[in-house]
Amino acid sequence: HPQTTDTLPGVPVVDITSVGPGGTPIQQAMALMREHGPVFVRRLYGRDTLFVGDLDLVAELADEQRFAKHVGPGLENVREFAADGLFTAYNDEPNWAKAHDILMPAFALGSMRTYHPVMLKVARRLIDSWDRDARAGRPVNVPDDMTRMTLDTIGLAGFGYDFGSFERPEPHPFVESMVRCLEWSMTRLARVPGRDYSAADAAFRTDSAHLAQVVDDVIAARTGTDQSAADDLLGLMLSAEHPADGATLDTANIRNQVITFLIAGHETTSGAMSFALYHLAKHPTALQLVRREVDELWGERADPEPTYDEVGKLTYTRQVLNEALRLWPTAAVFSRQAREDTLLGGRVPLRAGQAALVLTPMLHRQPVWGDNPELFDPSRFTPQAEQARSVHAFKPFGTGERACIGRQFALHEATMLLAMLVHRYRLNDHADYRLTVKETITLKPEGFTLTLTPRTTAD
Ligand code: MNH
Repeated sequence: HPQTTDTLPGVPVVDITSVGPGGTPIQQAMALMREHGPVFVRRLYGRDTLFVGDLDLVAELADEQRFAKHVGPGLENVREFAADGLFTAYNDEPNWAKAHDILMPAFALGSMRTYHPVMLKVARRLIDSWDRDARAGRPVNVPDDMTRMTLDTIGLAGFGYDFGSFERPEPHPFVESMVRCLEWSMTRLARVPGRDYSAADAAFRTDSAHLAQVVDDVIAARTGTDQSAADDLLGLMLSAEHPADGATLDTANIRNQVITFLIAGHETTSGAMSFALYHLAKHPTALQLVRREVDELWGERADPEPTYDEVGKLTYTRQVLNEALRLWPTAAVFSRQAREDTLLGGRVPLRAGQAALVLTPMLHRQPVWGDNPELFDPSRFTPQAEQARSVHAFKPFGTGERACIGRQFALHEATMLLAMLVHRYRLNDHADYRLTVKETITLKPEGFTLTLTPRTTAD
């Protein structure tokens, strides 16, 4: 299925066949874009991919009249285990609009009030775990614990299902299978023609069967109980009727949605939280400003009970998250396809259906971000600064009607937890951590650990 485009006039073609994409294709594409400019074609075994980071071109790609989401080779691979779930559905697949319309109310800003108590409960699990580590002087593995937190949150808030991740020394088996499925989707893009991949494919089928098994447990735990009409995601999927025609989702599609939400609903948020903590550990002034904000709200209370409305007041903490998502948007590419034959930027000819991949980390380093885009600086996200900037300069959640449905969910969960952690602990960069970004389709700071000390007042 990978498509070959005619070489585009005026666009550099970089053939990476001799080296391959390696284990970090996003960072390789970033390096290529630094070298060859913000639009280039990457060629691998004769398969071409057009990468775009330029702000004006991305603004065009965001025009829903001319372009739409493209389910490209990467998402086709994810479709092997998420099928017609929201994230991987084709634009014209009827189940996309149906599920989107049924599930939208569950993601409106007001719905976050419903999830708030569950998010707080899981935040406390993380804090209990970190308290134990702090007392023992044990370093915490930040991305692992953030993944425990976000998986338990989407499980409980979305489906009333408890993964109990903090009671496990190792990640929940669902996570391990999911990570391998994502890795399979990514490395399948780099296959050498003619080589035998049947062992990798067999292992993938075992893992995807395991995901389906967990999902069946999640659904079985609910169906037939008096909770089946609860107003969480699963309740809506099982009982809500489409506003227009009264149709409900079919069983196969519900399965695909549950897999989709369990994956999309935790992996990226976990990475975003981990990068935010990484930056705070490295930037004392930003950390100080978060402390000032949380101390203003919660003062010396040892165990604050953050309310829904207080999370809305954590504006600087939110800026820190945005800035972390600017430098390392954890879902780092999204693909667009031309609706009709068109000229991108008035010069790059694209045929109907032809695709362009937005390389978000490079969009987020374009000149619109000033002359030091690598610098972590949350003041880039004050309301004034945001107002002065094109809305297309920042796209960590994608664009248009296929943009992230869970954005408010992720931001509420992450802002609250980040604030609680900064309020409670000093974050010690005990290992003088040097950032290495691991790619499993999503991005995470690999091997990032901290030691923690309870804060005493005034530090
Ligand atoms: Mn999320 C789509 C990034 C958190 C559920 N998400 C997208 C897209 C990006 C994205 C980018 C668009 C992909 C594309 O155009 O192909 N998502 C994120 C990031 C975070 C995130 C960076 C956290 C930070 N996402 C979440 C959470 C949930 C979620 C939390 C669920 C609770 N995301 C989705 C779903 C879609 C999506 C579902 C597909 C929406 C659609 O196409 O209708």
